Amino acid sequence: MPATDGDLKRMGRDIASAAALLKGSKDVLIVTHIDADGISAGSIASITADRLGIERETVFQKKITDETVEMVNSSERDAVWICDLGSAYLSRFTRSSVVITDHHVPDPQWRRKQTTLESFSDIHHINPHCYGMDGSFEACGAGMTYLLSKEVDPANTDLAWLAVVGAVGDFQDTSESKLVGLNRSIVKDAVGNGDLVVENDLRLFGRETRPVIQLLQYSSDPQIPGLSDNPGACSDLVDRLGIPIKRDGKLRVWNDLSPDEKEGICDAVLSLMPPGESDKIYGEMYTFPKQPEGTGLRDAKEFATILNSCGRYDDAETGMRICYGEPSALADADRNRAEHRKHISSAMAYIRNNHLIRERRFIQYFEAGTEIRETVVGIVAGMMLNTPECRSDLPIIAFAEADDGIKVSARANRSLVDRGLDLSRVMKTAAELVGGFGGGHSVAAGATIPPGSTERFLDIVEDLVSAQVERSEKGHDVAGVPDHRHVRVQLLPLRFVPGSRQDANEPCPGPVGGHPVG
Ligand SMILES: [Mn+2]
Repeated sequence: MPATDGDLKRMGRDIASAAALLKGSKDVLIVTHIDADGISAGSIASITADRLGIERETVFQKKITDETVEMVNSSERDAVWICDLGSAYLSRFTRSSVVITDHHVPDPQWRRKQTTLESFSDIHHINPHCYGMDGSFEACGAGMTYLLSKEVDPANTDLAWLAVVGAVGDFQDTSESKLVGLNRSIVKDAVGNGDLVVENDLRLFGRETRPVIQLLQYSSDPQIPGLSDNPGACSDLVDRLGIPIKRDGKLRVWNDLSPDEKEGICDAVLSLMPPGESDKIYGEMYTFPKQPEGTGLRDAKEFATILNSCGRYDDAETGMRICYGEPSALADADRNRAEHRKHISSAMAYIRNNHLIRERRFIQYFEAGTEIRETVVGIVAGMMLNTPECRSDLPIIAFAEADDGIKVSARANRSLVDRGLDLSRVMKTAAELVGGFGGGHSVAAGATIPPGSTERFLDIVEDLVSAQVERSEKGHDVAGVPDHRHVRVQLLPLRFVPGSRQDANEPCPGPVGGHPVG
């Protein structure tokens, strides 16, 4: 259902009343998500508050927990501004003067609860879903935060480019190979003040920082037939076109190439794409011309990946310092990333040296306990899948201990998904059956389950996986709705933990840098 003029007017009114609340506050608590969209959103909100001259405190959250709800409800600040989070929890915020700028699917309980006057809470809820728009691609958390910021002060259009980082970070540009909907108006603001250049180009990761051969070789979404994972073929192509890969002894990155050189490679790549796939690999790309050349800050995809890696490594603050334009912040983020990589390679060595991979008929798994950080266990699982220690034809399930239970990450190769596997459904169903919650994507999903439920969870996962793959092989229901007769574990309707609504925030991941969360 597309937005009507009426919807846009209502959105304008809601934004205006939220702006009035912020301008009338002497201090504000800002709560935001740790991914690229959340960090961009939190930075826009924080800069907005700073410019208003009101005191602010910015808190990053991986997801909304009971503690988050308590922190919001008991905050003594005049206002609380929640960005890129919160919509799924509307009915739990009981204090007044809460502003939410989010794009996740809203809490269905909320409106119903609002019918009784005593439970009426004063929430300024600004979310594209409320105005006939689709929050999965028409506007992101940073975008909604930006629209409010611009209402607070029209001079804040100089923050529009940060909302573009958020949208690209949440893959809102993938379905049409460009930003659409409300995002379009934000793009226009950013272009208007010279902070953004929009151009049609190959939609590959690393235009500013990856040498040309690597840029082509590592293209994975979508794959370029004959070039992806084939450095020899990539360098042959570049050779054949007479494009020097070095200049002054330095490897040239994509954006070092001349327009003619780029065009030659584009034509070659497009000629290799299967019918219907060219639109995915060629489309709008977003460049920030005021950012330093040769750094990942100049390209929106790379910028978003830097923020995501800050968040994933418990260092969203550094990401925010980057958004604020602090010169030393990027080097700090690089150092974090190096540590991150070190942690991942030592985690893989730990699994290998201790022979932790266990194999069952339909799945393989490992339990990392507290040895591997729960924030990276999914990445480690994905990387293990393609090593000799693992079978590439089975999904891998990884367990790590987290504060709120056991964090589960599941990964599988694309070929299994083509055979009917959907890890998102598997994680969601199996987790709910043991009293946890889960979700994600078909190739990469995650869950949180109660301590002590690992064995039962594995039994259920194995049954669900075998049912999905077998069934599609027999040519039946490929969607993989779990057939309960097939599941040998007795299915009891267990209590659904309160955190389960966080599913709404689960799937903002994906392979920008190549690492889905979960
Ligand atoms: Mn988001």
